[in-house]
Amino acid sequence: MAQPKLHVLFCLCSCFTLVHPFDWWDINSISQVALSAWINKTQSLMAAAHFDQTKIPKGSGPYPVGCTDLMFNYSDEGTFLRLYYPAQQEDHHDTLWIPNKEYFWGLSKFLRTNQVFGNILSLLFGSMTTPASWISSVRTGEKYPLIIFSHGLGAFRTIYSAIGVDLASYGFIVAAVEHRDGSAAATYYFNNQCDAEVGNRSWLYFKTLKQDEDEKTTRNEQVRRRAKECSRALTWILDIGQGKPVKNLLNIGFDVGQLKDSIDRNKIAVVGHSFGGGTVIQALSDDLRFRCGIALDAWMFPLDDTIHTRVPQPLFFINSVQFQYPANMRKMKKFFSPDKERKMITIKGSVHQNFADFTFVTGKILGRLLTTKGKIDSYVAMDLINKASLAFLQKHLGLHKDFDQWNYLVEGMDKNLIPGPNI
Ligand code: 71H
Repeated sequence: MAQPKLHVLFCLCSCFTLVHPFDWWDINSISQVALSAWINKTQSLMAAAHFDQTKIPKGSGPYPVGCTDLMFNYSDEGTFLRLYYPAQQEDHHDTLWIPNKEYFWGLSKFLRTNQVFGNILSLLFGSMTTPASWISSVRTGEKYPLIIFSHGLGAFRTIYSAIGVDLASYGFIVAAVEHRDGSAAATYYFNNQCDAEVGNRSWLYFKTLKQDEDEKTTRNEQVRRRAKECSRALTWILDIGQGKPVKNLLNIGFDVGQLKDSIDRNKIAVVGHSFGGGTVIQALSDDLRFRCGIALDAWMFPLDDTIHTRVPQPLFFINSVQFQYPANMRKMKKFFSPDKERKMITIKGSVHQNFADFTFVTGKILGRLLTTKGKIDSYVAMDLINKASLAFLQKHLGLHKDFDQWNYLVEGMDKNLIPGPNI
């Protein structure tokens, strides 16, 4: 169809953005309105043409899914998270997946590429949505178990939406925090009330290590801070669940009062990917309110060598074949002892990025180039991750659902799974 023409258009647009970096919100003249409308239209056209089979999957559970962002307290000591929740109806438009161009710039910094690459990513993915109904009403009449989710190095709160959406569609409230320890590609905060009201964001970009910096010390400090941020997010959400009046600093039309009585206060788990998987373990050790944890392709390097002695809660490792290396696996294996509840599975043909959303939006070629796609179909891999997680969560949070139908996945009994490690 119109593909070749769109390719030409794409090249032209890419060149255009190099000489004229664009802005969606700083619009101050008619010509710029027309220009940005044109760019937006081109973007959606390209998204439609290039990526029609490349979409973040809809939740496979029975509940419609809603989504909002929450920010509490000024400065980088506050809490920032994206919340996925069971919704009353899917009566709003889908959620903008990566809502600010700064995140793309942050990604290009993390990937050690030119900012131009960030602008290209922004052009390709800046108008993409994820299948959750933005600020839809929270479904009432039930208390939901809660998951705090921690992202990986160079990631941020919005790019694990395939997990967040799916778990919410099975009746979980999922709070994906955005870390302010310098490990996010980018994040922002407000310094004071005035800045919050006018939307004057203070951006914090991915922090690269200094040449003489000891990585172990830095990463250990970061993982501790990350665990604190998970605990802080948990406290905020539990407060909201009790009906405490709190103010969302983001004026986006979501009434936090709706969450009163909708959180099951003692069914709380922590889940995370890579550095976020390390954060899961640190958070379990620091905060006993987390009843169990799921570490997705966890990066163990940041953790103390003796932390395995201080994690009494059940812990589930879900690994890719690509990322795991001997030193990492040795540290994971230390957690296994007969008196503790530990599980581990490996997804055949998977890569580190199978846990994050980019695996769905990059086609075959781009996916191979960027290592966002493995040999396994991304939808099959995500289904295994989520169904195995649901079964584990049902068992250790004591849920009364039918997620035990996937207990065999927790044991690694599937043609796409290996029980235990691959190395
Ligand atoms: N790297 N989280 C990055 C090396 C492998 C990469 C990240 C390139 C992302 C695109 C290609 C892997 C590690 C390693 C601990 C961790 C988490 F959009 C996302 C961005 C990041 C989604 C998920 C992530 S990746 C991750 O906690 C840890 C150890 N990794 C990783 O860091 N280099 C830079 C040269 C070293 C700092 C796969 C990859 C990636 C492409 C995109 F273009 F599609 F956006 C994203």
